[in-house]
Amino acid sequence: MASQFAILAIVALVALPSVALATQWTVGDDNGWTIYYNYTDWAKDKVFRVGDSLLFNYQVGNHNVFKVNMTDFQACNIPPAYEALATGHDVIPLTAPGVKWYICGIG
Ligand SMILES: *[C@@H]1O[C@H](CO)[C@@H](O)[C@H](O)[C@H]1NC(C)=O
Ligand SMILES: *[C@@H]1O[C@H](CO)[C@@H](O)[C@H](O)[C@H]1NC(C)=O
Ligand SMILES: [Cu+2]
Repeated sequence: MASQFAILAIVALVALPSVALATQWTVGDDNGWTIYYNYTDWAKDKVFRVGDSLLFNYQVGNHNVFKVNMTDFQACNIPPAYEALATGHDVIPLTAPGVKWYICGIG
C-alpha cells in the first residue's frame, strides 16, 4: 500500500569496498529509527563502506529492524517477527558491498 509505505521507516544504501577506518553510522542521527523521517535524505550524502556498521536506535517495542532484499523492500513486505532485530540499539555490520535495504515492521 502506497500510504503505508510512506510512513514506514525504511532505508536503502550502497556499501562500497572497505578502507582502514571503520565508521559506525547512527541511522537518522539524533532522530534515530522512527517514522516520518526521510532516510533516503539521511543516506544520500554518506559514503558507506564494508566494515562500517549501522546503529538503529529506537524505543523497544515502538520499532524494530529487518534486513530485507529489494523485492521485499519495494513491496513493503514485513518478514516474520522472529527475524526482527528488536534491542532498541541494533548494530548491523556492512559485511559485503552492494545495496542494502532495511525496514521497520512496527508503526
Ligand atoms: C526524501 O529525500 C530524497 C533525497 O533528498 C528526496 O528525493 C525525496 O523526495 C524525499 N522524500 C520525501 C517523502 O520527502
Ligand atoms: C527476497 O526475500 C524473500 C523473503 O526472504 C524471498 O522469498 C525472495 O525470494 C527474495 N527475493 C530475491 C530476489 O532474492
Ligand atoms: Cu517503526
